[in-house]
Amino acid sequence: MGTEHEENEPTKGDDPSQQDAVSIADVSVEVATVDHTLQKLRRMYRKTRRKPKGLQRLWVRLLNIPHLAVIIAAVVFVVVVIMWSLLWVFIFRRESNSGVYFAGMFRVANVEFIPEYRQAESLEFVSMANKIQHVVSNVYKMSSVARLYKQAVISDLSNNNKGGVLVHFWMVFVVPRLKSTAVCEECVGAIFKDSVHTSMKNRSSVGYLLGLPVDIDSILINAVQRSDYSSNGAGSQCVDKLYANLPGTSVPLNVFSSWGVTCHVKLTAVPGSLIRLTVSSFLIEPSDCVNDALTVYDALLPMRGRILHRLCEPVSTSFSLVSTSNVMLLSFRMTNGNKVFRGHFEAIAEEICLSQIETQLKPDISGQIYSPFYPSLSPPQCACTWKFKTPGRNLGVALHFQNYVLKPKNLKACDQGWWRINEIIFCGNYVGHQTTFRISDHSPEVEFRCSSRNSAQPFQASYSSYNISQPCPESHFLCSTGLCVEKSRRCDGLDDCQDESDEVFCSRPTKNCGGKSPLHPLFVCNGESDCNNGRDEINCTQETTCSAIRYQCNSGSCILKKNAKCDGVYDCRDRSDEADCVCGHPSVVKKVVSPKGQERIVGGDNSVEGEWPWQVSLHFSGNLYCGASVLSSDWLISAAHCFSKQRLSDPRFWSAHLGMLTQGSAKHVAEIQRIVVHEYYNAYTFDYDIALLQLKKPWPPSLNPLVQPVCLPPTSHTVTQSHRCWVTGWGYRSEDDKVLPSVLQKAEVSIMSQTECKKSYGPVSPRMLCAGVSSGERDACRGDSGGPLTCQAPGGGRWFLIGIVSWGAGCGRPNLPGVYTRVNKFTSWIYSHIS
Ligand code: 4AZ
Repeated sequence: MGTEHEENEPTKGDDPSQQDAVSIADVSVEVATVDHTLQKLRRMYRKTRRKPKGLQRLWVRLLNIPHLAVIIAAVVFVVVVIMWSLLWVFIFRRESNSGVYFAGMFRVANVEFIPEYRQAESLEFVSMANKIQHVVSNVYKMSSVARLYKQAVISDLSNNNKGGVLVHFWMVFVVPRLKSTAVCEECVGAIFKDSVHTSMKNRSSVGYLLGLPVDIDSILINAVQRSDYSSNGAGSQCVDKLYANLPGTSVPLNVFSSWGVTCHVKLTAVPGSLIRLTVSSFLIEPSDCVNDALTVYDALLPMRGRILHRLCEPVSTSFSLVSTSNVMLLSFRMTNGNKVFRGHFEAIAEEICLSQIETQLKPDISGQIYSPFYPSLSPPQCACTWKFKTPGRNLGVALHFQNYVLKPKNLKACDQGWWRINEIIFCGNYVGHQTTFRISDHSPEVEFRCSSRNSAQPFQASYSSYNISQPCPESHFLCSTGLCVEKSRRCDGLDDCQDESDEVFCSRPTKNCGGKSPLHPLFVCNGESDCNNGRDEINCTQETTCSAIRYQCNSGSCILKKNAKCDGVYDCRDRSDEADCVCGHPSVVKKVVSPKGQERIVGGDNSVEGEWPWQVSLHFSGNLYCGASVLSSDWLISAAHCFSKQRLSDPRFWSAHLGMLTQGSAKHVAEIQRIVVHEYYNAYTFDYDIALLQLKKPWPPSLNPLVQPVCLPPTSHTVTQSHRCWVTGWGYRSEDDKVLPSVLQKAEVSIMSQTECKKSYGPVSPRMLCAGVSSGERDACRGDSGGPLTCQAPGGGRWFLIGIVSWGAGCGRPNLPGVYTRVNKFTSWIYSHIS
């Protein structure tokens, strides 16, 4: 660590007899009965020595052979019994007790903070800490867990924005393993709160414990690991304390480490202020929090309920976050190698976020509103109120968000922002697209409150007036996302509204090849001759305005041709459409025709070697769990739901089998360095079901062509009737199959329209696509998840990753197709991570 070191020595236990003998870190050692056993042995020995007379005679008799055998057997027996007893005493009894550790905090009201409390060695600190320890011990020694309670240690006394002194403390219980639930986190917290509660007077939140005024609302007790205590508590070599004593002045905070350490930096700011921590850079190895991590706490001890932010990836662009009070703890875990943290912190004033806003008459953007402390991440608690006024009673207020949506609150709690707009409650949610929220009132009051458990992404919204009776201009259509899109964009096969509300109730587009009116955009430059006169495929490479339907060259200019990427023709002036095209081109493979009756899963067939060189078998703890596809020499792509639970998100349990046809015969097995799950993945709806996996080491180029990346479709990519699409994987061959196939299976499926997909499943998000056959006989199944749905352009072009196996109702059921993640919705998200 490169920060200044100032050791923080907590006070010893409150029981004087224990003060020197027991440190919390040692309590799981149980030695009580060893002396007892030895005394017994000594007594036995003395008894045998008290019979000297018959001893010689006895000795002679013993030398008699049959007796000797009996005696030897008896001695062996006794030795075994003694050994067993000792084993029991030293190992089993010792193991059956363990220390259960807690970190806690509460506010002592009506006590004045004095600067000496910052020094754990000062008489003032020791005296106050002893008093508080005594109170805490008294609470637990009078409780149902008195026999298990061991000790409390006061670690910090700090000044507090609400007045009084904020106390942070450790607590330990020694619990027989079988009874470990007796000191659950809730129970330990409830015991303390109950004691305060029973001593509360009037309607205040302060109760008196042996005369100590404790604020019940400030009590928080969290279970912690023994290692948290040993690295942060008594005797730790790596705890620093830094102070921001003046508001606004920035205190540098730089940490360097070249060997594995766990270090803690405690930040305290002047009372009445908050702390803003700025992370300028953090150079660590990305490992999904397994090796290197920085955890920022909204407290001075590592309390789970007070995590503000976790950083497990290297940071090169600066960002900041804000605490909810004047303390903060930075916990660094850094493995061997040069690790560097650069940043600073400062004391900032609590934001009074209340403003009156007058919008303009014109429907143009009038201004912006921001989340509190923007552009810093929002703290878990904050509030803002905006009082709008428009120039006329017929004008409402429109809020335009970049990546945030407001929805009426349902039974679930809001965890990404709580909003009250004219007394109606809404929940905010981060999404991957723009939305507009309209308030049909000329003077609405909009209240926002932070409601996430940890620091949350900031938001920004622009506001404008709008005509309540006609929200969109005449030539525009109102989407359910609140956006206004040109009427000509309705039913153009493109999700302009971001929720496809412009693409419902659409009749099949007519080709209109002969007429003068413009062709339906679906047919324009899609690479297929839809009109005999060729009208749909002319001037496709001329530069035009950009939209999601048009291919964008690296220069930024756009062309009409939708599938320009890697089609073997230079379409962009800068030729960028044919750059990075070592993908989606399997080596020539022998065509193997399956004998009749040998068709595999859900209409699948055995693949042949090298047919799907991007196919990956992902193994969790050694067993096939999901599929994936190769994107580059060190990145794979898969489904988020494969990694959504605790252990599944740990890259150490995963391995990627590349260049494999038959299970067990991979050309290369790669370890995973980190897993990036899409930040908007929703485990209930499977929306944004996409994840990226970075390999520890790139696969060797010599594996090409048996291992090869698949091509990533540009956003404009369209799949037409003449594309051929296949789903591949080692998943089950039918819904109730018990055995997985060993040979990679493939099944040809058709991409269905979103309208057809919704007929089967009701609402499906624009980030999903359905594929299958109406009979259901060809489909993906369990075990195929995360694997590829690839399509090849007509004429033997390259293969593009169009979908990722995501979900479906059963497998192979009629009219219930497989649902896939629509990959071209994520092209820029993917590039933002892998390039
Ligand atoms: C699954 O559980 C799964 N028939 C994958 C695909 C489908 C159904 C289930 C589609 O991984």
